[in-house]
Amino acid sequence: MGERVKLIGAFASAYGHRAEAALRLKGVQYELLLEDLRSKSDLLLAHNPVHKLVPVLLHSDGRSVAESLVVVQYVDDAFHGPPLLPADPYARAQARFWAQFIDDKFSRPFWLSFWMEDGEKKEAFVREAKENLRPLEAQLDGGNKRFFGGDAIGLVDIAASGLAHWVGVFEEVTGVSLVSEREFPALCRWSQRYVNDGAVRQCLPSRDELVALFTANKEAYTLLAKAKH
Ligand SMILES: N[C@@H](CCC(=O)N[C@@H](CS)C(=O)NCC(=O)O)C(=O)O
Repeated sequence: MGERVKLIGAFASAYGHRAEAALRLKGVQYELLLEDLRSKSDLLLAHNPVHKLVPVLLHSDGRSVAESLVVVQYVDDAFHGPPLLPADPYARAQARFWAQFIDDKFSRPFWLSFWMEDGEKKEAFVREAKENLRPLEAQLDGGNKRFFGGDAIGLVDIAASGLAHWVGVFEEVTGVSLVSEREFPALCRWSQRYVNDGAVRQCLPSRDELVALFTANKEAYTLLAKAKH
């Protein structure tokens, strides 16, 4: 059976990048279908009727896989190529733990640190975001580990890719600093390694385009953050 792989993603989506990075790192050929998230396609709605979110991986005869971390693990299982998870069951469990930690702990405090109006509430989110970064910084063992996965990029690195590329963009657009060299030296070095990886580089949206997009939408995000708090 010839394998046809398509990925439904969206420009600027850090979650979409996770799925694409996994495909690139495994050396899988795929076609990228970019969604306009303001007007979702029937294809997306048919293949992710539960969440209606990107990314969704379409593999061969109508099989679809949604949720970025599930997609990364599926890609690792379904295709030959460099492993994204370790073979040892305990090490696999550890990698899944940290990937889950990133999903659970990063999204909300980071988003609100960047987009809330200045004040005590925003400062509390900045503190929370930095507290959540500390255990991740420790995982890099004082910078002795090249990647969370060891010598090569793996599940946790891919899960944390938003930190490597998107957070710097948000810092530039909003003027809020979360991941400074002084406080998180190992994470800063890891970010550079991640974004400069040959396979990853091919599927990272351009930094300038991200800055332009998020600058244009700054007011909308600020209003959204205000409405939610
Ligand atoms: N937990 C999901 C989150 C995916 C997600 O939030 N995707 C965003 C794009 S970055 C989306 O599809 N947004 C459309 C919407 O919110 O309607 C995953 O890991 O795949």
